[in-house]
Amino acid sequence: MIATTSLLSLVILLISTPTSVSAHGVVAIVSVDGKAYKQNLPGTPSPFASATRLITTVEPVKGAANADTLCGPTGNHNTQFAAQTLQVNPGAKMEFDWRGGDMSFWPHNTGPMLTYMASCGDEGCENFDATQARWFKIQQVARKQSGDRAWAQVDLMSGATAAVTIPKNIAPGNYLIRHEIIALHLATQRGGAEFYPSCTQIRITGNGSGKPTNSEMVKFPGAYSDDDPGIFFPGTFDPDARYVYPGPQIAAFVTSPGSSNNADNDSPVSTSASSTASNPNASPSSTPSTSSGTSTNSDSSSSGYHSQCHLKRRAPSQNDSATRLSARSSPPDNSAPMRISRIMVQHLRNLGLGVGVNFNANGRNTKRRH
Ligand SMILES: [Cu+2]
Repeated sequence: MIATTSLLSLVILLISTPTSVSAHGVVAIVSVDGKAYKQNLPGTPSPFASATRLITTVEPVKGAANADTLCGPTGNHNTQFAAQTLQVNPGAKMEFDWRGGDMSFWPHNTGPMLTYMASCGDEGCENFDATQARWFKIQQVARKQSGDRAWAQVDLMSGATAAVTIPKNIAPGNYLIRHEIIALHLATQRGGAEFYPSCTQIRITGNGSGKPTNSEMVKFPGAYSDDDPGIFFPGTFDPDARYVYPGPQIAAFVTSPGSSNNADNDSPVSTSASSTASNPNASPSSTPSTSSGTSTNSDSSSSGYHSQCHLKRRAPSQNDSATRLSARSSPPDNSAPMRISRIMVQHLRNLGLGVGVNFNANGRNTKRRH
């Protein structure tokens, strides 16, 4: 038994050579209805005009009370603005292309992704003090509801973007949109969760009237606690463990019957990277909608997975900056080792060794690098 385990460990080590030493990450590109806007990377000496507030490092934010849970490690949340504001139509699809610091694909595979918005007021977001923001939730996604029930985040590791549908009935105005990944690969211990928030300045057009109620709005920090079940989560590596999202429920107007947002026409997750990659124009496979019209903060039932989010393969386009970036610096397709390592990890789990084994989907041992 010991010999078998050692051999397995050795094999996994051999096939799990990290392709990137720059773990963690940043929103590299924001897209609005397919139009890509490149964002600045941390440490850029002369940032160009962009809409996502610049962070100083790709390192994760640790601790739910950390001031940097607001917009990431920006240095000074009162004054760290962005020069650009993106115009966004109600119902638009926004995509957040999270990358490792060296533009490799996103390195983490465990934990939810959540999206909040906050009004910047009539003056716009370009001088808006984010510490005054009152946030409401519009979207969240945890594990996929089919297949091996991997976390939806895992698709980012092979080049998917995190896609969010802006509420169709949202009131026009200036907003910060806060797309956040919480990496839970260390969250079996209190304080282990890694927060990756991002704040992007947008201006919503149209004549909608949807707004959150006062009780639906939260502050960051403040919305989360290190003891929240979705942040300190001993069941992180148990696919059957009920996941409870941190923060408030999705604002009621987002899922109200009149919003036409709750029909959930979007397929929640594109789980088959290879099939969509080979045919980018194919419709992603659709998961039956079980929209209940009510908001829930748990993914324990199929109806919990009804938010306006799905992951989408980046559509190749010759003049798309995302594609150029991808072609220049993305690691080669590692789908083969991913399949192997999943089998290996499953094998370990079958041996009763799964708990505490922190291999991520492509076989890297996340614990060793964080
Ligand atoms: Cu990381």
